[in-house]
Amino acid sequence: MKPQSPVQTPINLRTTGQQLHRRSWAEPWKIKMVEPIKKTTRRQREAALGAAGYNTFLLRSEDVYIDLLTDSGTSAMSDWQWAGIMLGDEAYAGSKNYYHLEDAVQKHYGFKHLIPTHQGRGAEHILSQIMIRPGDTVPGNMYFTTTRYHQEHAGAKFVDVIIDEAHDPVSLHPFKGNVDLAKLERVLKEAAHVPYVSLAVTVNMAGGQPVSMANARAVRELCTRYEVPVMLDATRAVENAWFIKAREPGFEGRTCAEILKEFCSYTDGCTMSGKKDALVNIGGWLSLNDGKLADKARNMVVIYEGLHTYGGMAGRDMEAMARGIEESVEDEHMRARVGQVEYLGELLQSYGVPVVVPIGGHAVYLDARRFYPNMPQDSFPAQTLSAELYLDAGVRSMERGIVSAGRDSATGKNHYPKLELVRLTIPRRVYTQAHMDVVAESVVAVYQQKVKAKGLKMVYEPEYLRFFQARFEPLKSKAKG
Ligand code: PM9
Repeated sequence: MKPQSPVQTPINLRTTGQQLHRRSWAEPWKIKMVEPIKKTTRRQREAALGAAGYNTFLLRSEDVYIDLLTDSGTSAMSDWQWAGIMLGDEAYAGSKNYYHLEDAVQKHYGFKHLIPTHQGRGAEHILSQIMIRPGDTVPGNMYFTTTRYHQEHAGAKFVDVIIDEAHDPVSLHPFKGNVDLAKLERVLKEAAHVPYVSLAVTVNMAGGQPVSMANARAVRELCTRYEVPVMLDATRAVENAWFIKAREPGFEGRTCAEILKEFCSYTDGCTMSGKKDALVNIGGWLSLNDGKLADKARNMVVIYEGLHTYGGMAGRDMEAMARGIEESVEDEHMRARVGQVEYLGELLQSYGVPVVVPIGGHAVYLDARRFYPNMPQDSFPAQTLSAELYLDAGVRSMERGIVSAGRDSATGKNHYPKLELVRLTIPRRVYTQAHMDVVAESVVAVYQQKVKAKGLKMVYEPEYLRFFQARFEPLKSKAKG
């Protein structure tokens, strides 16, 4: 079943008198509480951006009009989740909210053991430390910043085994997150030791692109032959399930909940940032099927996160996450969530703006290479575009190009990713269609002024995950492309 396209030509009933055959979807909720946001002047935004070193991560949120930096921890919780907050059992050990969370994870993700963590990277840290030894190789379907950092920090080399189409912003492959099985088998054959295969769904850095069920099954079979476990990054696995339902033959009639459970069954455990799919502002977990490995993780979590029945979260936060999981797997929720992203993406395409296609699950990705075809990658086209977008109307986005890719941990040289993107990330249940229209019009205004952009130079580069805190200055004249 393809989700109903959000951009449609309305039927003029007055002139045609014809039967209305358009049937729109709408969000399965209404708004109970609002948070004011304010517009700023161009002059105010110029001052704010200068003070932030042209890095949208360093802006104050009160200087932002529409905040599309991330979908991480920015969701609106439901009244049922807020009611759960009042039922927080803040016992140091054995909180009943932990057991609710364990039930929800076992019911919907199907893994045996749950180790809560403060957020996704806490789980990545523990998993990397208990499974990776120096000199190991970890293959994965495109890197993610924090995931690769923790793998490398534990002494592994990350090898990208995603299909080639993932690196092509105009390829219409319906499952651009898929693992290339030949590439994976080569690594499994040649590497001295592979502690696990890292499978992420959806694939954030490729544009929120999904992995098919058939591919997950094939990865499982291959890894079973080589006796290598598969570890899932389940951060947006429910969105991935929606894409399987919408695009993979045979899954039209299945629910997201059923698809999620089957998908997870092809893996041996997962790291999870609950701040995305699970509709909470903070929280995460590590799940494992292997009891011995889970004991190791429980032992390590007490050093870095907290006791194994809270892992850095308050009881109330675990309750909100348990309830968020239940809400996240509802088909109607997913239809509206992915449908809103698709609405923005199709609107931008209708204006001729270059975006990554197909439109992803949590964000629309602007293709900065096609925006600024003559700007060299060393002048940071995506960082420049993100800055220009903020200056135009106060819309905050995130760079996902050369700055995010960082440096090779062995050689110290810059990675030069094929994809040079700006992410317009849609928080869940937060903005309306009217906000999406404002965003699209601002992107178009920036696109029309594209010849004026000169690029940036980096003036401060932190050692780790530089995109969070790097600072830039505008280039005075255009760098030669
Ligand atoms: N993702 C995002 O904005 C948060 C900030 S950017 C590092 O997309 C995946 C696929 C993620 C992710 C965070 C994490 C880490 C793991 N995997 O932020 O630590 O998209 O909860 O999760 C961000 P935490």
